[in-house]
Amino acid sequence: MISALSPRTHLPAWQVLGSGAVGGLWALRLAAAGHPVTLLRRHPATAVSLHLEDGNARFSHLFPVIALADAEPSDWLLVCTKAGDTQAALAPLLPRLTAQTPLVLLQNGMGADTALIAQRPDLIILPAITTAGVYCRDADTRVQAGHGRTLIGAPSPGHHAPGHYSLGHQPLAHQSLAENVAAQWRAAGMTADAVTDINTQRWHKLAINCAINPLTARWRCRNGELLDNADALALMQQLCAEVAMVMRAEGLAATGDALFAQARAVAAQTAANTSSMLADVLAGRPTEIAFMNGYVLARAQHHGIACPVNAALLAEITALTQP
Ligand code: KPL
Repeated sequence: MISALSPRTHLPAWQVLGSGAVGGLWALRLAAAGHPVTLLRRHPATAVSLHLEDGNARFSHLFPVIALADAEPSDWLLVCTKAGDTQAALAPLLPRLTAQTPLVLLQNGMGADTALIAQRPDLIILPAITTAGVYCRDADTRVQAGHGRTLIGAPSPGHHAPGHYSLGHQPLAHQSLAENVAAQWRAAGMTADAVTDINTQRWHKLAINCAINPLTARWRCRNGELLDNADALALMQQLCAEVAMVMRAEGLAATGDALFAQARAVAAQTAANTSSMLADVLAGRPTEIAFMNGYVLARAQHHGIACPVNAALLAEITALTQP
């Protein structure tokens, strides 16, 4: 049994946008710890009951739901939508958001924050990444298969990706907000840490996603099967070499060999997984490739670097789910 604490009004309130696998898990964990949690949805809806299974432990919670167009910002906003949906999903709430409500973006890929930052440089945006293993058993049930590790941090000032975080002279204040979030999440049972190099950490996760996800979609195989496929491994190695070049141009230490070793290790650790990209392809949903290999390509073009293997896979996988 995951002990359900009764809502404690002194705990910060969270609004969660995107209550799929990861968003649902976070909403449930925070609610179980006693935080007031509201789900934000595009359309008005009655309350939603979600269930969490973690081994033999069970927790259920009835969440209030507010339509984005009617929502007033709360203490914290957690955004777990697919990267490509971020902009449209946030649009109805954006005019009412202020720096009083930090946004935590817990999403796959990179680049979804770019347009947001350009539009609202005054907002506080804290990127986070997670390796928590969670899946939806059905529309209402989230199963936590592995706790993984979650990292959050303030992006460094002068972060040179397109779109700039508006840390101004406040990077320490933003980092302490990240520490505050990590502490709340740890208290809610997550393995979470605030880090000072979130940009590097995001790039490393991105590199792994670029090296595994499109290949599983191309061969329609589980992550581990890539390791027995010589053609897939050859492509994986080339993808890693290209991503490492772009990372170095971004000022990060990376080698193709090290990324390739990490990608193979993650494919082995997650051997039985259907990658998120293959799951999207199988369901006929748009994939997040534009925010993975597509983001790498955009940065490569900015630096004048050729990445033909990433470009070819971007075109191939994009075509798979085009109407
Ligand atoms: O993050 C993943 C994903 O599927 O998006 C990996 C690491 C490939 C695990 O499945």
